[in-house]
Amino acid sequence: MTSASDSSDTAVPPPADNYLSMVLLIDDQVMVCEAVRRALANQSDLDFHYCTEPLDALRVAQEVKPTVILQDLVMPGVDGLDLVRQYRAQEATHTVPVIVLSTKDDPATKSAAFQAGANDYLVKLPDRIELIARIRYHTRAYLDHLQRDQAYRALRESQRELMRANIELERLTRIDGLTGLGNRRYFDEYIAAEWKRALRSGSPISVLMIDVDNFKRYNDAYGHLAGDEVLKQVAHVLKDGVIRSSDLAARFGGEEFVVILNDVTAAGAHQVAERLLREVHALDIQHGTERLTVSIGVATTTPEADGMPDELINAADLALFRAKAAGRDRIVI
Ligand code: GH3
Ligand code: MG
Ligand code: MG
Ligand code: MG
Repeated sequence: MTSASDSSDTAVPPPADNYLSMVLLIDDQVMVCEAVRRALANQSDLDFHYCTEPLDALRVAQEVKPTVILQDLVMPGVDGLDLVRQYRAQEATHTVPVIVLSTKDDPATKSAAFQAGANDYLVKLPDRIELIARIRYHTRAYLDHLQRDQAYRALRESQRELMRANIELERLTRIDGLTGLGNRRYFDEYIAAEWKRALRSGSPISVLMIDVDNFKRYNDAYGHLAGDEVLKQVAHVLKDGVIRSSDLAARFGGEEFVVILNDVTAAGAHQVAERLLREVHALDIQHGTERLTVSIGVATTTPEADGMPDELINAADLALFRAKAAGRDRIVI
């Protein structure tokens, strides 16, 4: 190191950018290591470690967390270029800059070093001022890269968060806030999709329209908040009562709910309606001198090409109207 030994106690002023270099030298010769140590001494921005056992290089590199690795090529039992390739293959040293430091000065060896993943090449022993300059340059490039990498990851994470929030918002536009059931919008989308599916498969669809009986009177007698609680309880019965994942319970509006049953015949739909009617009874909600009840209108159809889901909904609505007219607390098909 020509200018190294004579000027090693003089600090070369670091650039004003406050990058700290952690230098790790892997070289089997202690003499070389000590010479480089002297060359880098007194630099407030350089921290120096060396390792003369190439078999320990990867482990030491993981511990030291260098910002620059100085790598010898010719070492007993280990090819320096193999080590360079291994730094590149390992997570901890994947992008750490490697300066090859070798006595070899031929273009083929230099070319092979870059091909193996080295970032720079210096012939031993290099000029001290140049070595320091290159170490600083590579440290700055590496730390800038890490910062960009981190900024990039933070950006990606915030994008993912935004996407999650959007998905949640999108989900909430289909949920009824009071009962947690699907809302009218969700119901409309759902029945349109199921209608098409049933059209292809030729299977029947049943719709149950469920309306709380004399609910205006309930609100008047017990208050609107108590009325809200009733709607939640009825919604709970419907949610629990609709077991198959292809079926849907939704709030149609006000105190009116709707259930879609896929691939269920009129007889099957009637059974489900009876069970729901019983379970609302079982809630045992006092309404004046009686229990709170619901009325249910049921309609079933096998979709045809020229039909519309609206006709099925209207049929269920008409059945519900008949159930009300016939005295409430009952099912009409
Ligand atoms: P019927 O047996 O014929 O269905 O009589 P009803 O009183 O239940 O029917 P009507 O349509 O006259 O009244 C429905 C009532 O439902 C009136 C309305 O204030 C109440 N309602 C609608 N939505 C809500 C709600 O979100 N919370 C509460 N507490 N009440 C509601
Ligand atoms: Mg050597
Ligand atoms: Mg009602
Ligand atoms: Mg109503």
